[in-house]
Amino acid sequence: MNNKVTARAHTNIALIKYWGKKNQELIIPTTSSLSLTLDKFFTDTSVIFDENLQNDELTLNNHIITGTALIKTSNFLDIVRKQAGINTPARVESTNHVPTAAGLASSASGFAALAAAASKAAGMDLDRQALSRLARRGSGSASRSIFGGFAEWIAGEDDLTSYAHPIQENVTMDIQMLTVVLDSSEKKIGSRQGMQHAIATSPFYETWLNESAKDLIKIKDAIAHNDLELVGEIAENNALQMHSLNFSAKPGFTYFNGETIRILQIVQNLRKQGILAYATMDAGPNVKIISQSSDTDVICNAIKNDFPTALIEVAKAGPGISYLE
Ligand code: 2P0
Repeated sequence: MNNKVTARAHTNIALIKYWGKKNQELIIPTTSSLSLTLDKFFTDTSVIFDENLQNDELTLNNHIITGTALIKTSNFLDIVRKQAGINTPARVESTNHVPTAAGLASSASGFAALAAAASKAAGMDLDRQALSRLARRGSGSASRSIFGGFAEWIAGEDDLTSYAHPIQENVTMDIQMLTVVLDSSEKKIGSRQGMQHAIATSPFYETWLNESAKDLIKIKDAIAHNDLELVGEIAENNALQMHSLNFSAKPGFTYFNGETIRILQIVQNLRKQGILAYATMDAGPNVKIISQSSDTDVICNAIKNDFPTALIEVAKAGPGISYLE
């Protein structure tokens, strides 16, 4: 206690998506999911529990934060305090190393870094499975950011059995994600709200549960065989199925915009030319292109041809949680 602890967590992109909860309070998902942790985007978070504070305090990128973000952080710290048997307020300082317009969700790296820093600052020494369970309570996708490379979040049934584990931390295939940012505006429908609406109203939800389970088995086999093409094929189809749940909800909605569809067409055209390129999309309009390093220029040129102002970042497999001095 009274020690400031700093942790770093990298963001992850799901290849087999998480889209729905069977327990909203504990964040127990309806399906298992699988992601790639990225090297380029991460969050550094410092936590100190301090008896002199009246309330929890939060700064993000050196700005004092109040309102919803502080409440979410405080609620999460309550879980940590309960586990550690303390009730001391904390000061949290977080820096997001995700380019402001990257269009990548920071809740995965944010809550993974907060779980690691806060639990240690509170005097606990959690193993990575326990850290993953704790991070999950902040945001489901954060459970996977405890691990590097390919990680699977096992859906489980309750708090004890729902956690991520590494599938392959030192990635052996030449996989990269080109993150194409065209639109950096706030998403109108949060993922928490969007996924519950899909569960409640999409007639295809049962089908999604079955197909997702099959995709997960197939992609783990493809990873074990270093089959990047098959990984991409399964991931793109899984992402399109997830987004079909939103289109088919009542009322239907989508995170896509016109540019999302155009990038999807460019990716399909690249494949017709024999280039290995597959797309995945999350709760926003921006597209991540799964590809190999030798094709970076040809893919970037194809995108820039249509979208000269597109911001494209090249991300490779990244590491799991670490503590900084
Ligand atoms: C995923 N996404 O597997 C999916 C695919 C977005 C699309 O996890 O409600 O911020 O905090 O558990 O983790 C985004 O949802 O949601 C997400 P909560 P989270 O990466």
